[in-house]
Amino acid sequence: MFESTVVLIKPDGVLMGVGERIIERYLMSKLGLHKRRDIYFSLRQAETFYGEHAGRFYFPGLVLAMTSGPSIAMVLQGENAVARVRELNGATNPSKAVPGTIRHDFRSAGGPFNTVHGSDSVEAARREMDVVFWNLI
Ligand code: IDP
Ligand code: MG
Repeated sequence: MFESTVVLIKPDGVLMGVGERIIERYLMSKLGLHKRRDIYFSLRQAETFYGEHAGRFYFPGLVLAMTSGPSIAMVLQGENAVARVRELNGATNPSKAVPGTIRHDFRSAGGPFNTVHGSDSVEAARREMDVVFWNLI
């Protein structure tokens, strides 16, 4: 299925200076870059973007991490783009991510800091685009 998915180089990834090297990985694996913007998440944008996680123990730390600096937001497109991005990203917890994945090779501090985001589903991608590209919140 041809899909669109939202990818973020999260603030920790941007601060590590590895954004362009990560983006190259997506493009090298034949995902198309449909949109790209720099975005500095406001509190409200971070809370809405990760709204499904509200109430989890890690939510306050996640929102803090997302508002700690600028992010790079993208829409990537291609066959099975959602799953392919998640495979390239690797495990949520960087200490469990395997070599060759972005979260391993550009490893961040852990907890909410795991370098990148990739949408969980096509529906999630649509909601996320409303936040980061259409300013609908
Ligand atoms: P994903 O980013 O791999 O899709 P999700 O479970 O959707 O992982 O969680 C969204 C984000 O929330 C993660 O990328 C991470 O930043 C943060 N997060 C998830 N689980 C934990 C946790 O157990 N501790 C700290 N942060 C977490
Ligand atoms: Mg997720």
